[in-house]
Amino acid sequence: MTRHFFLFLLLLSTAALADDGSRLWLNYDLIKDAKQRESYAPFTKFIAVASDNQTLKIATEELQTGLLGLLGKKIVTVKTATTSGGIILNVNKNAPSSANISNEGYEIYTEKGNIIISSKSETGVLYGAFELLRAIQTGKSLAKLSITSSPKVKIRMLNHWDNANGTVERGYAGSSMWKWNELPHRVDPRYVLYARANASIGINATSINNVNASSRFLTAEYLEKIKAVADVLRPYGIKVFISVNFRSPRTLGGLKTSDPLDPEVRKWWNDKTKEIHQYIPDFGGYLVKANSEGEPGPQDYGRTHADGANMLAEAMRPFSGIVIWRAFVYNADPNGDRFKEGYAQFKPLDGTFDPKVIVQVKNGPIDFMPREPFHPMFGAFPKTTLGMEFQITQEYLGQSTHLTYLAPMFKECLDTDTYAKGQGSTVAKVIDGSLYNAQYSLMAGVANTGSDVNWCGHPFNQSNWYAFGRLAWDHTLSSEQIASEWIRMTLTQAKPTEQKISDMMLKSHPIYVSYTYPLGTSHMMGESHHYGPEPWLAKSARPDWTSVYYHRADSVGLGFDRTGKLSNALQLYSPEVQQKWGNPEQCPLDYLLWFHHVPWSKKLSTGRSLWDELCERYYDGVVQVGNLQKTWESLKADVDPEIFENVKGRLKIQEKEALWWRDACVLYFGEYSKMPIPKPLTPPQRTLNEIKKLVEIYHLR
Ligand code: GCV
Repeated sequence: MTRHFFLFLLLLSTAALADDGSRLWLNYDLIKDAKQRESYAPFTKFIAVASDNQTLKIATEELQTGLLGLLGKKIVTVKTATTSGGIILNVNKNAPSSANISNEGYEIYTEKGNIIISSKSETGVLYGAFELLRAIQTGKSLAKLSITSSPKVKIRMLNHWDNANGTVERGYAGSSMWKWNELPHRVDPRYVLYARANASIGINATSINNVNASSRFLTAEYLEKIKAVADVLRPYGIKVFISVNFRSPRTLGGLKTSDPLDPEVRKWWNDKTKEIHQYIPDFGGYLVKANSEGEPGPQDYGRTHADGANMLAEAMRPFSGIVIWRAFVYNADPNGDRFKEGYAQFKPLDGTFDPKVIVQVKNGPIDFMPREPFHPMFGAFPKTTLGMEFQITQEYLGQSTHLTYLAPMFKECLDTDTYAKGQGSTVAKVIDGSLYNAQYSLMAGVANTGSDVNWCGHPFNQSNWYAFGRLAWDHTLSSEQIASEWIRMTLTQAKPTEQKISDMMLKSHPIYVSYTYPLGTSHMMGESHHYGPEPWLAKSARPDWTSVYYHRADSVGLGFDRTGKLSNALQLYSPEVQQKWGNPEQCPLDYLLWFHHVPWSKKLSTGRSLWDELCERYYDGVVQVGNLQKTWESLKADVDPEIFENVKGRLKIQEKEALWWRDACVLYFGEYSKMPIPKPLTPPQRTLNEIKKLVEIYHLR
């Protein structure tokens, strides 16, 4: 039995059995419609590939595996095409530079009856091969294929918050996928699927360890392990980065200090960087969380973030790698406003960073809240390369029990206008480097992968990994298109079913926001585990880790006044943005309480008082979860039974937890508004004390 035929039987048998989700969106199940399969036959007689380059070999094998599964057809390979009807992989390194096609970009077109996938690089051809497979997986015609595609952002990166001991900070899909105890001697075959999945959506970089970093990752023992991972990922076009602990010169090197201006410290980093390159010649670079949440950094020695970042950039100078320095910093000031911290610390440094440094900024100024205004640093740093940090793992967005499709949230941020250089200066244009002509550009996403068989916990969480990659490649894609692709590749190609699932996905983020953080509230989750509601949290190790710091509920109203009357964080934005959000009468309701302390009885644009609108949204969110359940139930016969049951169970939990959020928040805020739950809504069937007990359980030892 040939290898391919065996693989085909395996694919058929797994397709016939239940789908455990382990194949992600690369499931390559046989297309059910025979006519559709036939329509691809004229273009899939052979694959022509002239070179035996490893990346091209991978592209060829991916096409063979994919087409075997999708079409049930074994495709032969040839060195050169002598007839028509095949797929030709073509690397043209000398192709003239064109504004439209970058090195990683590709073209797919038909010529003399063949499909040509052409790029200046092998990786570009691999991306093109995945695009061709996606066209077939999503049911497109190949007859007049004409695709030209280049990534808009240069570094498209996953940030793993995985620890050396196998745990994952904010991971909700089991333990770490990296088996540090096994590496380098055993290389888990899952790393190859990880690489394929990432390459299929254009992700080309990964930082493999937590930004709360252990120095252990810089020891020779771990560098050997990381090298083994880098060797697997390299032919898929993926570079490895390491998150570093700023104190490493002391902890590993035995130096007396880690002061970035100390010559011995600089030498230590220079030597360490050289050593890393002996293991990983194309090392991507360092990712650094410094002077944030207790992590060490240059400020420990009276130095600035730029001093720290530039020291590492200097160490990286002989190499192609870069330094990614995070802007997620905030001081514990009970009278301050965390919203302004990153901006305040970094603004004086604009223009002082080495060109090899990218400052990585979270999408919003607080911390990956379900809806945040864009970070005021975007558009305000013309002389610094800023990268985007999204969170794919759903720390504050339902972890792995709530269906929350994040593409609309990512896009809401990317599409917002900063007005930094006049109208149209969107966040996306800051990030892709086009607004300030940046040499580098970066979009990073905190990964949601883990040891769970389906990688991401909730089956729908896979769509957020997928959406992140697709948007990092092209932020102009619509949430609808990305959802449609993912559904067709993962769940079904049947149009009516696809539409129902797409509808669920597109509604899911607004629904989640409704029953957790309506009207621009934020940061009211359970202390430290960040699970469930705890709006009453008033004491913590730091004032800005409580809930009351953020919602500011009192007898007058609700919300954080960020106008000139109090924190004036609004002033960090351009005048046009200030105008949009600064007036409570005009501020969009979704952002209202981010910027204004609004009286409970104030009438909003909906015609309801703040209190009534708040209740309305909490209650409606719960009703909408019920609707998600009903829609899913109606799809029982149309989706894979294992996935159906898995999602059904999680929707049940989501319903319970949505009710928990609703009751906790309306009962708690009701103590301040002193207003009744508006009719015809039924008041919660439990007391606030009963709800508080639910949270206490999570703090018991
Ligand atoms: C990696 C939040 C999370 C932390 C995380 C931090 C960060 O505070 O709760 O777990 O630490 O963000 O982004 O550094």
